Amino acid sequence: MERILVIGANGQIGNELVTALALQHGADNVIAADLGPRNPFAAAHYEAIDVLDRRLVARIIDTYGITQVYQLAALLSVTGEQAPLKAWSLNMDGLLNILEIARERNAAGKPLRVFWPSSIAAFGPGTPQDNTPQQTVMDPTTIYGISKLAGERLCQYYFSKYDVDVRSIRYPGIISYKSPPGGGTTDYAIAIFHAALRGEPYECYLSADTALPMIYMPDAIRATIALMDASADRIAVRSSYNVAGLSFNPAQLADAIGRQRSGFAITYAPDARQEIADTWPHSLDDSVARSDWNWQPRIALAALVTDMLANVAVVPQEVGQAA
Ligand code: VAH
Repeated sequence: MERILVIGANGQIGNELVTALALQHGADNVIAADLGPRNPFAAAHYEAIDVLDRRLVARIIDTYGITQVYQLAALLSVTGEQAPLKAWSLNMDGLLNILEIARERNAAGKPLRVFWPSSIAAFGPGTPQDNTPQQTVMDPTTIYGISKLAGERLCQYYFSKYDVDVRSIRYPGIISYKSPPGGGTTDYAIAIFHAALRGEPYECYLSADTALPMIYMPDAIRATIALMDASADRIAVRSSYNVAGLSFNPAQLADAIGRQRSGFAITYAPDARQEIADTWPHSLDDSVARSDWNWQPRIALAALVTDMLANVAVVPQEVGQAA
């Protein structure tokens, strides 16, 4: 029986992953964990923890008899640039703590399977941007991307040297409606729906032709669990797998929304986030994930737009905003 710990459970991916894992394994077998008070979860258990407190995390893993850990706690690309040392510490030491616990558990004959999210942010301006291959030049320019590239190498190291069963996906921009996004460059693709549903034009901080790889949350969750459920002999990549759902630019997304919400308008005012997006891929080659563990995206742009428009809770206008 699997007992699963999700660290970073209050985040955009975390709380949907907790729900999906509870459906699959039973709520009593999923322990949600994060820094603050709990979000409403399907999990039966919640622990307030700091992933940087290795002794506490190890104690919780032993107390619950954990067999799988999803280490999702991190600062993303935009918030990372505002606090680079904090981002480096959380993103790197958080991962290292879990890998060290897994190494110790392996040595004690109690193996722990680990999931850790990388990102397209691990690529950089030297990376071929169209159909970015699994193996290529990686020269990230953000502290977030640098931590993701370093983290991928740590995952490979702990697998090769200590046989730690750690698995990873380079997530593209993830689009969802169940929780607010948290400081990412790709978050325009969520905020645009709130504007559309308020009947307002959306001012996009990226230029119209900034194509980025994206994925709808249900596909992202399905890919994550499929990777963790795959038999170890199928996992040939122990750094991190390219996985993508679709690719589009703001103009294409606005056009798809306009076809379902007549009168929707977008304007463009690129800001500092444009410089980050310009260093990232336009689209990904995820053929290795498709061949190794049968990854296959299911949700295309029109269906994504329909589902988001049907489910996004309209965020009230911030006080003081123009009516
Ligand atoms: C970010 N949403 O924008 C995250 C993601 C691919 C980007 O890692 O920072």
